[in-house]
Amino acid sequence: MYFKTYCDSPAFWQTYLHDPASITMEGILLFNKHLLFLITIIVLFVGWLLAFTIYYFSEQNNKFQSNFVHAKELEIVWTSIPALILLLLSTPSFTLLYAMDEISEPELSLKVLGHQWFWSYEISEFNSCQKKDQSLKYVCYMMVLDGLPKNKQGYFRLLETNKRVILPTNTHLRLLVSAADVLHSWTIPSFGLKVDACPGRLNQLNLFIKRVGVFFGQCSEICGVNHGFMPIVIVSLPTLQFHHYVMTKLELGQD
Ligand SMILES: [Cu+2]
Repeated sequence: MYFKTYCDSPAFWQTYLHDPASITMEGILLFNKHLLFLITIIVLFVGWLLAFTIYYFSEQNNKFQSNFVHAKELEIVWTSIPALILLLLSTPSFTLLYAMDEISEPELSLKVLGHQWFWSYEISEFNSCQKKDQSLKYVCYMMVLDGLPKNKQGYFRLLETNKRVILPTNTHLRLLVSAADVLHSWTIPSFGLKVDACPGRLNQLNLFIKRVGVFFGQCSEICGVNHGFMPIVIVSLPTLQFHHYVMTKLELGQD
């Protein structure tokens, strides 16, 4: 059987972005590819022009002296072509931007609260569940190297937390992000999410996870001395397993 390994955490000598796990990230990657294609053409063209100019700047290669001082047609062309390119880019860019902001009826809400220097979470509003008013709460600290199980293989240094937040796949989720003290930023590259956690303000996001996996992220807004030590870990499970997990957890009560 063939398993594809996804890049959901930083890897050695990584040069490209993480593998997408949400529709948002797929859109971002596609747009990135379009941009790169266009940029390559522009760089090649401008590079050729530059080489051409340098070559003919030398008297040996260009015996004739030209004496024109302006060219209206050329001005029009080299002003309108970049404008057209920008216009061409604006359509996919705005489409992506507004698609990312779209909130489609969420079945579950995850509240994220940034603290100096850890994240706390609350999962509530289980629409398909009888225990509607109950919620799951987590407080996630970073695991120091000594706190990890004995042989430290398979763990990520500075990325592991004491608890992992579990979310269902193929479900519309709503994230409400805020902070308790200073600015933080909640980020998961594989989901294409990065949102500021501002104290006194709720930022809303939508998330649709497409595959099962363990996803890593880090705080992305300088928030104090331990800013680099407040990672984010999300585990996504199939909907049925998630439902079972929530029911068991609520039955047993908080730990
Ligand atoms: Cu931070």
